[in-house]
Amino acid sequence: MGLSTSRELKTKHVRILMLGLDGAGKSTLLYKLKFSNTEFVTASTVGFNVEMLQRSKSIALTVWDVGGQSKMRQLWPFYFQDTDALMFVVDCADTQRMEASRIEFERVLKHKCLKGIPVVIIANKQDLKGAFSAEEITRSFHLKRSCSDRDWYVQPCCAKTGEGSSVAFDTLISLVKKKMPSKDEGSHTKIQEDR
Ligand SMILES: Nc1nc2c(ncn2[C@@H]2O[C@H](COP(=O)(O)OP(=O)(O)OP(=O)(O)O)[C@@H](O)[C@H]2O)c(=O)[nH]1
Ligand SMILES: [Mg+2]
Repeated sequence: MGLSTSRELKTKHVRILMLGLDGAGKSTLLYKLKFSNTEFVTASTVGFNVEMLQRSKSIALTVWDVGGQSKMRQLWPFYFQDTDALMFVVDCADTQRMEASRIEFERVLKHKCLKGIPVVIIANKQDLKGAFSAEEITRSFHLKRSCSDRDWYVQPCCAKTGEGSSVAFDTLISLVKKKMPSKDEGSHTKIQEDR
């Protein structure tokens, strides 16, 4: 007879909302991460894609990838409720629509359902010539000002090859964990009596 300590894992479900202009690379990013060895040809998303990603034993992500065409953007707020973290994807080579992307980003941040939640900005298409770097996105999106009320991070990425995508999701998880009350962290310790 004696005392032993066992660790019970309880899966924490985290809801991630992925937004960005049409063509930014949201669906490519999601499916590259989910099915790493497969080549995907995406079509512009009408409506949404939703996928579960198990990143660790204790964290299950539900990722909502909502289409970014202008008609779809009006529907984005219908997906905001219960979101734990935002991933905003930017096509860094689309310099003509950089300002449009910034405006949409700031509009989303202002919504009360998304108040204070962590944000990872994906500086996507780093493989393309002339793509804005993560630093240029930070500056042109005025992130220090617009995200001053929350945790944020800019991740350079190439969704086509998957480069940067794992780090992006893992960073988002760590920012979400930071906000969790400790009892909700997904694990707790229990003292058991051996018989
Ligand atoms: N060169 C390059 N092309 C990319 C990258 N990521 C995505 N693309 C391409 O960009 C195009 C649009 O990608 P999608 O993933 O469909 O974009 P989306 O953000 O889901 O667009 P909507 O569904 O319309 O909102 C596709 O042709 C992708 O192959 C990247 O990192 N580099
Ligand atoms: Mg899509």
